[in-house]
Amino acid sequence: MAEPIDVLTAARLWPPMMEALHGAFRVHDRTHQGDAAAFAAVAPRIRAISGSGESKVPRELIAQLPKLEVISVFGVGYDGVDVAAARERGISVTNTPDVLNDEVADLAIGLAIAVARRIPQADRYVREGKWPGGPMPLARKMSGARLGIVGLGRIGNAIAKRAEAFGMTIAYTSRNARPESPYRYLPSAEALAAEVDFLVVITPGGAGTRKLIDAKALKALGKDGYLINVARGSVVDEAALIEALQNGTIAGAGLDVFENEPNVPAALAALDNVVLTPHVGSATWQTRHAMGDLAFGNLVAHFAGKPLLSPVP
Ligand code: 8YV
Repeated sequence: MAEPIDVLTAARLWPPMMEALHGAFRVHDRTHQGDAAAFAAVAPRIRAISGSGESKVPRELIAQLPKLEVISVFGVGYDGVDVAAARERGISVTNTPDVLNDEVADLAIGLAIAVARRIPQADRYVREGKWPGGPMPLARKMSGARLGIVGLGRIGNAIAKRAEAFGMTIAYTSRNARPESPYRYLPSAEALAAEVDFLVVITPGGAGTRKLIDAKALKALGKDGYLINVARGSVVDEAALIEALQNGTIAGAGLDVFENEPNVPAALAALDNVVLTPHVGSATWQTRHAMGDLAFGNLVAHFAGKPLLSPVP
């Protein structure tokens, strides 16, 4: 019988994904995160890492795994993986693009409507028996408003498509203008923020976008503007955001991602002009199954000597 293939997980993975891994490989569940002796014993045999979009796979970890061949990310974002370090060793990196575009775009629009129309607050208003005392204060219309997209990639375009149906005017910023796009390009997040009512962040995380949305961009968004973040917490200066929300520098925010997940600053949670969700952009049965198939399929393809299904660019 062939020697089993040793796989290290770099996140608490979704149970069906774990089940699939256990069925095909010898799985070492986050052994590197606590049990130094156990990790030292298995590290020389590890040939694959299975992680999530939030997983950290730094150069130091890669260096400890002499037989590592492939890193499969269950997620589209792979900012936690040191791809350069992997490339130097000829280690492949895969992610799960496309299958979650609809889901994340749905949540972005959902958060925008939720924060503008104050849906969570309205729900509480009913539950707390306040309705008989009078109507809720009026909210803000989203249809027809101006939308700015920070990062016009696959998900950014899916958000734009939905926004078109809401009659929104769409502009974007990204590293480079996309001449093929029908939407208006602005050269920076700050310039874009100044022109829109809703600023949606859907750009990859990592060093290149760290705190791209800073105090200046928030000031440009202005007192009637809303920030929606479905990308990575690292893209927004969270301290500046809290201050902007507290001072009325911006009108509100819908946030699915945070700087130090799963910890959300108490100051943010205390605010009434925010809607908070716990990084659930891709979290439906349908999409997680599709992501699992792709993430697992990449490992299977690699060890069968077949082309990877979705290597990172
Ligand atoms: C996570 C995500 O990967 O795709 C991404 O980049 O952020 C998410 O889909 C998912 O939460 C699994 O941890």
